[in-house]
Parts: sequence; structure tokens; C-alpha cells
Amino acid sequence: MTDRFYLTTPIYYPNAEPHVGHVYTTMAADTIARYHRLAGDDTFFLTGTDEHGIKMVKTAVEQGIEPTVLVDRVVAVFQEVWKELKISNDDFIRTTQPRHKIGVQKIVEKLLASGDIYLGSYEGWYDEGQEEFVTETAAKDQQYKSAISGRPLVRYKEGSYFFRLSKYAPAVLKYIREHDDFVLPATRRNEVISKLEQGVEDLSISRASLKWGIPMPNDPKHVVYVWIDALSNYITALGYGSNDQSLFDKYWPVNLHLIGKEILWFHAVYWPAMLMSLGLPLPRRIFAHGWWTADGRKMSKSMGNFIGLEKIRELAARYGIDSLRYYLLRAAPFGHDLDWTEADFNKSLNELANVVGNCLNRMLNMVSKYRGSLPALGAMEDLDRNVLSQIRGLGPKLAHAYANCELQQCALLPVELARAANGFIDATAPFKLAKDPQQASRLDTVLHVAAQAIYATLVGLLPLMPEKAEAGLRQLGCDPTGKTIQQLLDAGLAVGHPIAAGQPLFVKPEAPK
Ligand code: ME8
Repeated sequence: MTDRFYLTTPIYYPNAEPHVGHVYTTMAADTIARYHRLAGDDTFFLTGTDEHGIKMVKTAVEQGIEPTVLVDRVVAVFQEVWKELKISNDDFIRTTQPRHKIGVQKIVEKLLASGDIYLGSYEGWYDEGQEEFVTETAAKDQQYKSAISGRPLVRYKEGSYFFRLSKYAPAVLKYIREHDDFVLPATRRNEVISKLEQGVEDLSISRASLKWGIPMPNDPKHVVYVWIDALSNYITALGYGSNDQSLFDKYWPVNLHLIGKEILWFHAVYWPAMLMSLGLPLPRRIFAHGWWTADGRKMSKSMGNFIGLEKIRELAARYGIDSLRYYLLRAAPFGHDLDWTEADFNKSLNELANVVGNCLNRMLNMVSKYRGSLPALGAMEDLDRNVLSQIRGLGPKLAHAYANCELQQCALLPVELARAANGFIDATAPFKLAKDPQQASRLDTVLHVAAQAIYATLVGLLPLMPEKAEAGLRQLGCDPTGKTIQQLLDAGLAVGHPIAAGQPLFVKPEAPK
């Protein structure tokens, strides 16, 4: 029986082109989605864009255009970039689509019907970049500036509908406390717990002064607060509230919401409270990853250290999309903050070329030169058994790493196997064995073990580096299509399989000028 796996990225604000942060989350989610497809799971991977709110209106005004023109223009860039970067999302939701608007209105109607929304008035601080209400205490602590962008907070005073967040907060807190792996990583989970312990107020969920949004169904002079609108995408994309709820019935609750750490509060508190009010099951897991900086500083265009779309396109064109994916996911344990440096980027390119590419090349050259096809395994020594046992361990270790969102491990485990295979080739010295006819059977065994190791490495890299791993497997004469990772690992490389010399798989970094 296959499992089903539903995962999402945040839906991004199309007020500017995607940059490395958006690419990071999306490539991480894509890797997990590909793993689950390769594990035979019925997988649904959703991304999209969050198109309402004051931030979008302000950007449109700055550019002298209507918000709809802005969003259509930038959303097209997001969609094009995900296509270029071979992101395998199954759907792309836009919050300006009728399917979403209808769903949000249904959701708000239900919240109204359960008595969880009431009319009041809001006076307080607002972070327009984050689209977030800020309490008086927090505003004071932050010197009335945004904790994220540093821009001044804005004072709001207006009539507004409120959601009874305070009614659900104790249940949300209890749920988070009782479910260790609902919110990850643990350090961020603890931050959410302590903030919840301080108590939360009801949430203002409508804006009367804003036109750009989804009208409140009971009072169209107000539009729905952009975070209530945005969070709903995770179910409206599945047809929740429409005539066809088959996807919702199949895929909800979501297995994984992948997000950045700065939006954890919305996902771990507002969203579960909304779902509780709707009587729906909660997500299985919310994972908040860390933030990219560059050369130890916050990325910014003015500092010239911004890893934007142009740079991403340039690197993908020069080194391949997969090398970029490898760098991003290998850079730090998933969940930690990350720092982009040219030196680290080059180091990871060298690692791919010197460890994986080199292992594949050595093996292809030796087998083609000495045998022409994969020889059978003969009598074994401890060295051989060690490598074979590492090969056998790869499938279960990867399964464990993917199940726990340890994406750095997902990158390193296969590469470490290739490193072990390189060490094995150095230790067994097949080029010397080849000179001695007495050692023919030993040479067969050594070549066999080395070949199985690089084959398993490439299979293990399929979710993370789909094109390079497949290209490598094709050099070995294998077509991985239609098989699960475990089937491919269990089958191994067939004895007698013809093997020819190969081409280098990876491009090395350019020497500094
Ligand atoms: O917050 N490092 O959209 P957004 C790592 N629309 N990841 C980063 C990053 C960085 N420096 N910068 C951005 C929104 N990200 C809302 C979400 S969801 C219902 C609504 C990634 O365009 C990271 O995933 O500001 C972060 O959470 C997301 O982009 C924020 O994208």
C-alpha cells in the first residue's frame, strides 16, 4: 500500500522577484517531494503566491501601476523561474484566483457561524512588511521598528472584525506541548511555547481601509486580513469549500508545511486555531528552517551581497541546477541559519567533482578498460564487506533523514558513500591488481564493490540532484525510471552489464581571476 504525502512551501509575496531565500525553501520542498515520489508515495506538492495586503498595494503605488498589473507581472516570473529550475510542484495557487477567493469566503462564513468572529475596533502597531500586528510591549522592545526589516511600525486605528484567538490559544499550546514533532526544530518550538505561555489576544482579521483583498462575506466593506487569506491557501488549493473536495479528502491533513523561521508564529498558532474552529485536523508537521545571510551580513541590494535571481540564473547556467541544490541543502543542518560565501560554494562544487564525479570516472575507466562489463563478486575481504554494508545502510539511513527533515544528511549520506568508495579504490589499488593475472578474481571483486558503491550513491542522490544523478546512472547503463529508490538499491547493478568509459559529470569552479 502506498502512503500519501502532501507538502507545501509558503506562498510568496510577488512584490519582487524570487531570491535565494525563496529558491532555498522551494528546492528543499522539491527534494522532499521527489524523495516521496521515489519512495512510491502518492505525493502532492503545493506552492504559490500571496497576492493581497498592504505591502502589495504600496509596491504597486511606488511603481505607478495597479496591484493586479504588479502581481500578474511578478507571478509570471515566479512561475517561469520554478519551471527553469525544474521544480516539480503539482499545483501553483494564486490568492487572486476565484477558487481561492470562494474558499476563503466559505472559511470566514464558517468561522462566523461558529461565533468565533466578532466586530470590534483595533488600535495598535502594524508591521507592513511582515503584514503583522505587533503588541505594545513588543513594539516598545523593538523601538517601534520592524523586527525583520527595521522599518518603522505604523499605527492603525480602525473598526475591524476579530477572531477569538484567545479562546483557542490554550488548546493550541496543549497540542504543541503534547506533540513533540508537530513544530520543528525543537528550539523554535520552545520559542512558540514560551510566547503562548505569555497569553495571546484576539486577532484582528479584517481591514476596512484596504480595498485590495477578499471581501468579508458578511460585510464587503472590509477585506480579510492577508494572513487569514494566505494561510487558507493550504486547503483552498485542495478544493476545500468548493463542489469538488476530493483532493481535500485525500490529502488533508498536510504532512509538512515547510516555512522560514520568521513566519512560524502564523503557522504554529493562527493556523491551528483556525483549523480547530473549522473542526479540521491539524497539520502533521510544521518545519521552520533558518535564514540565509551573505558573507556574515544580512543580504541587501545596497550592500552588493544580495543573492538574487540574476545570480541564481547565472550559477544554474554555469554549474547546473543540481549543483546549486546541493550547495543550498548541504550548507548547514536544516533548521540552522546559513551564510552564503563564494568559498563555501566552490568547496561544495569541488566536493561533487572530486568525490562523486571522480569516483564515477575512475570506476567507469577501470571496469571498461579491464573487463568491459560488470564482473561478479568473488571471495570477499573485510574491506569489501565494509563498503557493502555501507551500501546496504544507505536506504534506511536516507529514509530516516528524510522522515526527520535532516536535509543536510540527505545530501551528505550518498556523498560519504562515494568518499568511502574512493578510499576503497585507493586501498585495494585495482590498477596494480590488473597487472597480476593471479589476482584476476580479486580484481573482479574490487571492481564489483566499487561499482555498486557509486551506483548506490547516484541512486541516493536522485531526489536532491535529479538530473546529475540520472545522467550518472545512464553512464552506468541504468535507467532509473519507474522504480522506487529501495527497488533500485535492492536490485544493484547487474553483473555482466556492459560498462564504457564516461564523461565528467560536474563542472569545477572557475579559478579566481
Ligand atoms: O512571508 N533565508 O512571503 P515571503 C531563507 N507571503 N529563507 C528565506 C529568506 C532568507 N533570507 N527570505 C525568504 C511570506 N525566505 C508570506 C507567506 S504563507 C501562508 C505566507 C523564504 O515572500 C522562507 O521560506 O516574504 C520564508 O518563510 C519565505 O521565503 C517568505 O517569503
